[in-house]
Amino acid sequence: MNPQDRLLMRALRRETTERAPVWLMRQAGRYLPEYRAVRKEAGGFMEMIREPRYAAEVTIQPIRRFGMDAAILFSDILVPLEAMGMKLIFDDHGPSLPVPVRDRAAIDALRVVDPAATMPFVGEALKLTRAGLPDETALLGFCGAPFTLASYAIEGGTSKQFSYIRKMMYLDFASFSVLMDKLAEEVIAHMRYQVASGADAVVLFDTWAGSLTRADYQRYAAPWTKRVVDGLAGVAPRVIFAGESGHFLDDLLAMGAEGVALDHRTSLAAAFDRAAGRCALQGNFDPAALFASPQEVHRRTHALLDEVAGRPGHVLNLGHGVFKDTDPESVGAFVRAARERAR
Ligand code: 1CP
Repeated sequence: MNPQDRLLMRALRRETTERAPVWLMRQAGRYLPEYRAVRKEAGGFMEMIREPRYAAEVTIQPIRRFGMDAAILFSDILVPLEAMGMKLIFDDHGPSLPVPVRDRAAIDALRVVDPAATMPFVGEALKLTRAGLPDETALLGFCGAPFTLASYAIEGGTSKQFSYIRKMMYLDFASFSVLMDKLAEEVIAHMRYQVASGADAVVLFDTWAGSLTRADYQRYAAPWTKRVVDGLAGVAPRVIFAGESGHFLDDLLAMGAEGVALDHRTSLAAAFDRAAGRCALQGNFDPAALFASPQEVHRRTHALLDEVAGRPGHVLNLGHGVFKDTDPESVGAFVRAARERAR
């Protein structure tokens, strides 16, 4: 099949398709017993990412079980930070970067690197994944957006308050800009490498951008997201996600990306009206609603599709990632409900 004819690609061009393509953020992961088995065999999370055979296997697992229309490479947004020179640890408490960058010297020490030379396992995993996927399934690459990557680099891990990044933004904007410039450059190189290795489209995750006011988003995050989006123009379709971002949805819609991902707090129908044909929209089933019974998940999925009412350019997905204690049956009910539903 011509990759451009895959259902997801047609939806990202806002063509009228027979049904909405469906995939789930974090569709590979601990809620699947077969993922836990591979993780055990590999001995750890980074071990899975660095070994293309493992990464490809867990990328394909949800497709094999549920038949989503797209697979997203198993990796993590923090992998490029390690390649740039930061120490990165994943344990049961999640990711941490024990030596955060909090001054100009640390920022200057970060290297913008060639992904093919420093992260060859990413390209190899994409190639192996492509070879193992059904022809009609699209393959997605991804990166963290500069602001979200900066929050991890500066805070040293997950944060609730983001105190250190705020201090740098407000008190030392010059250093903050140098860091954001470097991250944007690395993200563009990384996504180009992913596309060259077989990714059909790319997703840019700005998980923590929603912690900013709209004015701060426009000043401290959007210019670099825009730079990444522009840097990938003509390379592959770009989908941008920002967590809890309803208050700056108009800025996301105006970014120039082919797709904008919405969380479940925003009305999809209202967002389609505001998008006015500028881009496709992805979302936005509440991931916590997957804790309902499979029958209820099925009903709510159809209710969401009813709300969209067959508008072209809808990519059905969750509003955020699958929780790790989700019953696989509910994910199955979600995908089946999407697949049986013609426009
Ligand atoms: O086995 C484990 O410990 C698994 C947990 C896990 C998984 C499955 C982490 C740790 N990362 C991943 C893979 C991953 N991460 C993928 C590919 C798999 C897929 O989606 O099917 C992707 C696209 C990501 C992206 C990612 N990592 C984001 C952006 C998307 C989002 O969810 O907002 C973020 C913020 C991360 C950081 C990260 N990595 C892992 C965790 C638990 C976190 C979030 C922790 C935090 O709250 O800071």
